[in-house]
Amino acid sequence: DHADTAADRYVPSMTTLGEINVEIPGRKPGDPVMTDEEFQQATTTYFERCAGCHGVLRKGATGKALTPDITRDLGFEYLRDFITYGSPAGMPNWGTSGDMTEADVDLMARYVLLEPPAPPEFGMEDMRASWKVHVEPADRPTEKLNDWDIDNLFSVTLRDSGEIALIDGSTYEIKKILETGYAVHISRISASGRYLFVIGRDAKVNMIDLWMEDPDTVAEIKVGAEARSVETSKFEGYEDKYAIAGAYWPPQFVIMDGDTLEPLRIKSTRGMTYDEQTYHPEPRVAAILGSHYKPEFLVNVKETGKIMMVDYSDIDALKVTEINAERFLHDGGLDSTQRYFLTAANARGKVVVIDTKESKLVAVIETEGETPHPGRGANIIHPTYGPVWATSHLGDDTVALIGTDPEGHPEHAWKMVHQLYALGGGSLFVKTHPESEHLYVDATLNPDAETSGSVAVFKVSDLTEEEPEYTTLPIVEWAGIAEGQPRVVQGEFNKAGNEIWFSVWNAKDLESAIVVVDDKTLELKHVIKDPRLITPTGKFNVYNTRADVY
Ligand code: DHE
Repeated sequence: DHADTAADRYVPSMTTLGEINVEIPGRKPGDPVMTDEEFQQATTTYFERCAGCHGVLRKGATGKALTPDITRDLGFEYLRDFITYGSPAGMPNWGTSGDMTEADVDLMARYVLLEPPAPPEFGMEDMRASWKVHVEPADRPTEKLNDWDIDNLFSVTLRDSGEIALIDGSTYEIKKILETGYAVHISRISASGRYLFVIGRDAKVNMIDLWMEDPDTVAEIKVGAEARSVETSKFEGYEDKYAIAGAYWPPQFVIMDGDTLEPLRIKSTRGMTYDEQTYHPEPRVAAILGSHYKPEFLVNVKETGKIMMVDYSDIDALKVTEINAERFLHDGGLDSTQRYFLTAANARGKVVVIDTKESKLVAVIETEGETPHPGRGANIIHPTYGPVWATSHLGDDTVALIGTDPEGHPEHAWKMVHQLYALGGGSLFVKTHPESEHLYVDATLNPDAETSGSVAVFKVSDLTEEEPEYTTLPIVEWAGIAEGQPRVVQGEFNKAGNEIWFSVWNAKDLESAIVVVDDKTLELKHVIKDPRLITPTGKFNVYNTRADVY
């Protein structure tokens, strides 16, 4: 019954994308022949599967540029084989994995030889048309009406069912499953801890009131066609006042009312690249962070390589400080003092450091690994170098530790002080907690099943060694899942910081799980299994997320 409703919901979002009516641009001699229907179908597939890395206009970012000048040089056969078999640098093996049929691959190889169509814009009128307030602020509770321990609640993305699960952090009980946009990317929490915001890949934002007797969505809006980030105002005096969402398409962000999601101010991110200063039509919004030092949002603009410091103290006279950083900004998080924002320019192999107090660039650091991918990163006290922030890499097994204490350890600040070697390439996230003595590193996208099913754990006190050993936790084995090739992704601590949860992410029609590890003993503590846990990926502990504890 549940699966049916999930499937029903999945269809409309597909149809919406499919309905993007694109004109077939003028054909050139030698163009592959493609019917209108094929072109529409390929456009939808491209949008869903390829645009995330290559960009809607195919200008390239995490993935290579695929404009016709390049694809025509490569030729149909090359493209077909590349799509079929993938590459160690991160291109999925769409054909051999079974995700695409031979006919699909053939279609996509022909499609990328053609000029990319631009999907429509999405402005205020579209946003307002999609905006719904289900419960007006005046009709909401004035105090928490349920007995949930909301500070230790986990918001878990159920990627392919277009839902989130709210799971109690002590009893592991699934308190509620909520319908959301498709493939929610992240959850963020308002400064008060009351409102939970999630954003789907289809750019739908849900605002959930955790104070209601039965927590539910109180407002929703669509902010574009494709998106990854949402955040709320955290500076003193502005708690819960605004929410912000960034879109991949169209390239823009919108500031919304923090009680209702009413769209107030849309800002396009189109403009010049920071270095060559040439126009880029699709600079997508990656991570967004609410400053604790100023009434500002930090907005990573991927393709132009700029960090926009958006002052929300007067949104009718919006002040945006554009900091030149590095191209292909992606994800990142704060250091342990919460003053410095460290964020990866992933396709450039660098980490950019911003001082959120001074609104200034502090450093751009080479991580000496391929494609740094920190999530929000992990802050530990290194026995030799003092406070450091960690990132793992998508392209190799290295973990870079960067000094973050310019006062106490100036000689190590903003330098890569130590390089660790973990399980292998394909790592997406690192994690720790101030109460923990461990640094956890996943290897989610590693092609080897045993590796992608395990997690490496470094003991912080062992970091006195140049090449410290790590312990391998066989998370998938612990989950006891027999079918499929599930991958382990994104550790997240509970509020107390004594246990860490990992998603065991299997195919949509197979069993998935969440594995809970005791942080002190590194032993299995609990496995959460439930037929409703369909493709769990990101997990966000309410307290740790709101207070930026990681
Ligand atoms: Fe993510 C964070 C973009 C693929 C799970 N991901 C982010 C952020 C961005 C981003 C910009 C930072 C948001 C912020 O902090 O405001 N992710 C992208 C992509 O463009 C990419 C590479 C390709 C795509 O088509 O989406 C991509 N991401 C994935 C996945 O395949 C993952 C593993 C599973 C999924 O659910 O889709 C995935 N991304 C996550 C998670 C976070 C994230 C769990 C938050 C980490 C955190 O701890 O904050």
